[in-house]
Amino acid sequence: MARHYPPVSIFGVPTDVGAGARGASMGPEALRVARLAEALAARGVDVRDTGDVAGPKNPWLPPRDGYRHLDEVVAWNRAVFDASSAILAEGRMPLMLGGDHCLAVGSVAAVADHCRRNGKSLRVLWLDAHTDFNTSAITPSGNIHGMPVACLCGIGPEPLVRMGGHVPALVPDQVRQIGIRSVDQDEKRLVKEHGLDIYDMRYIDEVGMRQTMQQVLMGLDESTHLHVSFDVDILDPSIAPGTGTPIPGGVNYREAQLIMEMIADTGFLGSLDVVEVNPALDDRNSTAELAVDLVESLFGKSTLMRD
Ligand code: HAR
Ligand code: MN
Ligand code: MN
Ligand code: MN
Repeated sequence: MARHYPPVSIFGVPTDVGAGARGASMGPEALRVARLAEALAARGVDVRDTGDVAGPKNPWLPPRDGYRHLDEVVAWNRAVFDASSAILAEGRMPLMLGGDHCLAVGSVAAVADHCRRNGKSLRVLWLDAHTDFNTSAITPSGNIHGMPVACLCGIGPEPLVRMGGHVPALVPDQVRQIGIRSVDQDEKRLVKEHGLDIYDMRYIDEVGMRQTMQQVLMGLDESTHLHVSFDVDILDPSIAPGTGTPIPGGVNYREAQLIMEMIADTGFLGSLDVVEVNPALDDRNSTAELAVDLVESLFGKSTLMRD
């Protein structure tokens, strides 16, 4: 294969502490059963599975002051931040297996910190049905997996907002959101106010995935570190049923492949989250298997004509 990929270190984060449905805690094992590391190794990637990070159990309590399990979410994210930072410091690419999407506070904060220290410009591609821009004041659920983008942009509880030291970890200008089709009423107002760059399903329907991704990937250069935060609920539930908050009308198999292929073509992939795989809701591990297939494409599997 023509493209050389940086060495990858996988780590699992077995918790559903930020979610409303139980079961995403089994995501790391499902992705291992679907042979994620083996698939990357077969593509010639230098890949290591460093095992799982540890954290508190899910107390499964109702929200307090607009948050469910804030202390536990903070503890898990500290573990994620430390694991990601250590991998980046070794010059390797962190591949986080969630777990629910609240964990992207830690993974993205680590990458933002790494980019600041190394003069890289960070761009975050948020592949999701949801904008994940809620706050304690407007959340309909208190589930913190609906809040990580807001936290990273400096809006949220102190310990999450300060996770990587620099506040905010990100500015909205560094984020592109793709596949969006479920935004809560007050959350809509907030994402508009903060000017998030959102490529929703309506936009994808109207202009097509190719032109969407050309927009998303505009303005990258050699200094760019691309972080992909892949919430599997971006996919249509008909092909990815194993997730806690499925929303109809998601991206289909070919659209998902094209997203990954066009990211792969840039050569700037620097870090990756695969989150919200919920084996308790899945159909014979098909969602984890599809996620592995798509990650292979992120590492150039389907790139035939451009090598
Ligand atoms: N917006 C809803 C809430 O805040 C649902 C959020 C669901 N989030 C995820 N991650 N599955 O994208 O409760
Ligand atoms: Mn999400
Ligand atoms: Mn989602
Ligand atoms: Mn801009």
